Amino acid sequence: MNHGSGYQADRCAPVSPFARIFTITDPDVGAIENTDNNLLMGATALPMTETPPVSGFRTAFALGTFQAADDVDYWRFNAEAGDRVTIRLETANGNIYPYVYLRNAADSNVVSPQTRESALGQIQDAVIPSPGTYYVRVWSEHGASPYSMRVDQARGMQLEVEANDTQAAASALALKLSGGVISGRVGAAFADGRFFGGLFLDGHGECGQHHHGHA
Ligand SMILES: [Ca+2]
Ligand SMILES: [Ca+2]
Repeated sequence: MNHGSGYQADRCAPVSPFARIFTITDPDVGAIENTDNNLLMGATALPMTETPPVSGFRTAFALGTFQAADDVDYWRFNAEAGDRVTIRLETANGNIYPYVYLRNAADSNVVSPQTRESALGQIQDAVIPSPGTYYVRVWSEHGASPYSMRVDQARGMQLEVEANDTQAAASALALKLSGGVISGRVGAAFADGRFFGGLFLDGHGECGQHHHGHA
């Protein structure tokens, strides 16, 4: 068979269809967005995991993509009244200025975007007003980018508030004195590029003599 270009198709050896098999797995304590999450009802569940167990500190990691400008993604988690929540979203690309909202089951804002930087959107230390399912709504009108997001949820403890990288900017510990014991509990996180690790501290002292904690 002559295609007019001197190309002799019938002399080509048969070839197998090209195939590439790959697997996507969730990161530890993480989730990848579903593909139909533009509205509250399609929100991807955040796998909030209490770590350490029975600590009251829950955290989840999520991976998503702003497919294009104005792609909206909803994520959801359950919370109790008084829980404190910090949400940090980092985009792979710059000049995205992502919006991060905390919304309730009626799809109303509980917290409006606080920090919007080129590759960062953040809400810190938000207080949950009543028990229920809460939603993180994220988007940007500035373009496409993969993003990673960490959600920390603290119950019965305080959360650090960035920026607290210097002594002068230290988060104030809410210490309690009870029966001669001073104690405080705080949830915090180390940011390391696009990935994060939750951190939980629990310390107490007796008359200032003993201190211990674990992370
Ligand atoms: Ca998306
Ligand atoms: Ca979406």
